[in-house]
Amino acid sequence: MVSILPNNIQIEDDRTGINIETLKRAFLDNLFYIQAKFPKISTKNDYYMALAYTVRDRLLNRWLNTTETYLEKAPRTVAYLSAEFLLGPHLGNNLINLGLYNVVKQAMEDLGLSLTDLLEQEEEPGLGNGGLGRLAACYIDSLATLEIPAIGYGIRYEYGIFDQEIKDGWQVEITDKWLRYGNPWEVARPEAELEVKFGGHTEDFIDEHGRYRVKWIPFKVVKGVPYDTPILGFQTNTANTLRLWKAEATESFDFEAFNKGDYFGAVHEKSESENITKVLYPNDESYEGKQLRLEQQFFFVSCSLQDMIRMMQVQNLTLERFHEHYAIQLNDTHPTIAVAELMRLLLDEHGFDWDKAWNITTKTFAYTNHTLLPEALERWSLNMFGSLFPRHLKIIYEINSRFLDEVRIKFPDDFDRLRRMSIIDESGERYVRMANLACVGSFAINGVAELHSELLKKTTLHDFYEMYPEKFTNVTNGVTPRRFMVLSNPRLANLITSKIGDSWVKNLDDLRKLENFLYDTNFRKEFHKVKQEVKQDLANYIQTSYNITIDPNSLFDIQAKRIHEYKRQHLNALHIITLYNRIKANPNLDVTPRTFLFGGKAAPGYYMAKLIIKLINSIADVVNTDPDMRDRLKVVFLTDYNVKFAQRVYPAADLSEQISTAGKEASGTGNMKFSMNGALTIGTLDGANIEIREAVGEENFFLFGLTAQEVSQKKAAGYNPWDYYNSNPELKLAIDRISSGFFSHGDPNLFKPLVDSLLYRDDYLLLADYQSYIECQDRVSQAYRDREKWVWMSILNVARMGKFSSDRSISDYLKNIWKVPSVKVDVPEYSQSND
Ligand code: OAK
Repeated sequence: MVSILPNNIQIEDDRTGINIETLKRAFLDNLFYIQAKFPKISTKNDYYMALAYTVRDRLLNRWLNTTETYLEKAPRTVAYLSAEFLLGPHLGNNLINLGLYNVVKQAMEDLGLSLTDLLEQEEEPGLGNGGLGRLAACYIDSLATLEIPAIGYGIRYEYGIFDQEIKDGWQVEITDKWLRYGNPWEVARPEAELEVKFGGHTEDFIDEHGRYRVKWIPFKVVKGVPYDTPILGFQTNTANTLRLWKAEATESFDFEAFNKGDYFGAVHEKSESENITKVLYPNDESYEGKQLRLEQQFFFVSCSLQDMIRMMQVQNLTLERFHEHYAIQLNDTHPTIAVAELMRLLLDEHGFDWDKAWNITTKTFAYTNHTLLPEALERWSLNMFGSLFPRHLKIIYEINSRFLDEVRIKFPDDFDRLRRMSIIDESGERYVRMANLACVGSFAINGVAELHSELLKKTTLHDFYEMYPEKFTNVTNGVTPRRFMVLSNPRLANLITSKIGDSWVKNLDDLRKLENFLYDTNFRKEFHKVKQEVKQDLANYIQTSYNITIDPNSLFDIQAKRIHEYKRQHLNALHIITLYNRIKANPNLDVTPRTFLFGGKAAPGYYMAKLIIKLINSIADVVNTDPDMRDRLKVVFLTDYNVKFAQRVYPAADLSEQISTAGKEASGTGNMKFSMNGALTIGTLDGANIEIREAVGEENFFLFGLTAQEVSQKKAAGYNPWDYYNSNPELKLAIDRISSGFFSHGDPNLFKPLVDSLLYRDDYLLLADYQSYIECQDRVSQAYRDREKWVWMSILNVARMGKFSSDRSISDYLKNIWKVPSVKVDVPEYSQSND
């Protein structure tokens, strides 16, 4: 392979060498030359930055050679378009993937520094809300690990998901200034900036070949500047790129305003443009029809498509083959305007005729749906959409009219169907329905777990399934074992490796080999010891951060995820109150000691979710201080749950709460992370829980609750929560305790909205599932007393989690949707390390 470097440039050993002395020297060198500091005056952040640059240097060889290989071979490429990438900290993950964790740890120790402390220092890029964003991050890790040519495209939000504080039990949101101290992992590429148009009007004209054409005269133009981050695979040379776009003002606009002497106008214009990528919308699975959000979506989509086209031009590839060169995955509907934008680019900017452009477009896109919740379905007011994107609206009308003709042919005289399937909702105020556009414009449509994919076909996308059954498929989610086992739980990872070798990190199915050690008492002891040590770590952390003492011998019962009524954190709360009531009624009751841990953010405008947080904290105040409890029950709400914190939490769980109303959680991915760290699950038959239970064995899973079918039948039959309240004394007492003001210093009004929502609506059937949940929890408490048996089940959970690696999910996407082959990247040795 030809070196990518000009002859006279040497890659210095200090930037590539990986022996301990070199690493120390390189670290001090970066401290001096990049941070402009020496040890005596360095802050922890200076040390973190110096180390981050030292590690980044060791990535660059692979990154640049990957780029060069792709440039040269022009391979078919996956483009993963996502409005969110919830990456989590880079440093630890890169150390794992480079295989440098231990040597760097040692190097830091030699310098009197703790790697753990430095890892803590990193501000994580919280560029996502929850499930969908974190999934995108796992998928780009697996794409690189599987050596697939791929690029992630998204938005470089200046403020990511807010930081959560708890004041008087309530959530308070603080802006996330993650870029405050700089970001050593990204490289700005201002030379690759692009322009994005907004607003204005269109003009029709006849071109020199006598063809009808359309020109878009925009009202404003905004610059998109790419910021690239290398995403290195585990133990491979492949380092793909995550390209995030930042909005900036164009000089031309400043210039015009300046010329008019309008200084304020020019500066205002600049900040208006830059607003587009200022902040991540913090709503999870509920959509707000905000114009800025639509602008964000179009902005990153247009930049990304133009970037792909430019890349093909550099590679001398004809755009006729766009769909052969790129497989573009739409991560939910947020990037779906790409269907119209690719059409526009091909028609208006590259002179394709409609049929050719549509053929290319519909062979390019594939769409993943991530929720069935109706409130998350994106639909944009037609007026707003048309005034921002006049050309796209016309294109969408044309797509729609041709599409509805097809529907008419397949289903003659079915006017209701036409109304339902139309991309334009005309039932009242008119809207553009993004899921419909995604279904029409994509060649593949998938849900994220088996049940979810089935429900999509039966409910939300039923008409589209009848129209295009061949487009529908399932890809069950997965998570990366690199971050969520190796990095977050080194004790467990080392124990596993000591028994079965380390192949499992890349081939998670190899965890099965652990089953050979089930009968090995020593192994079971060691396994239990690891869990206890990790629990002790978390207990220490909670002691220092919250001044609450928790007992590592108690059952750690954890629910960590976004706060949402469908996820039913308040069902968990009803269980805690029930246990509390039982102990109050009988203080000598023989209960299994439990520590209930919660973590999660509520959308700032989601009142009921915020009230659930307040309820949990209020219960904690009462339970944790009641002497009758004799420390047998503890409740802690862990503040500011994010990826970094999640990595502490998953390993320490005994019990993982996956208790959503059946049919509501598309997949869940936290359920997988807990289970692969040895937690047993208490869960409903929802999302991927079903497949997890199948994999680990029903005897190793605590199942309760109605099935999705029973839920819909019950609702159809006219569900009345009062029936449950009136006939179940424990349930009644638990609810009465809340409404009487017992947890709110005597104030009966505080939790009234929550209690009323349960008694008068109970959309998520907590009351219907309560008894089954309580009985199941009683079985859990019983099971935990037989620790031998528990450890056995816990080992089986770990051993049988192979399916839930994101490597398997990506292989499914590759096989069934993308059809993109892997490409080997060679990295020539530039220098010898002085090992
Ligand atoms: C967020 C915004 C709009 C639509 C969906 C989401 C989302 O995060 N959905 C979640 O996606 C995860 C990844 O597929 C799933 O595991 C979760 O069940 C789902 O709620």
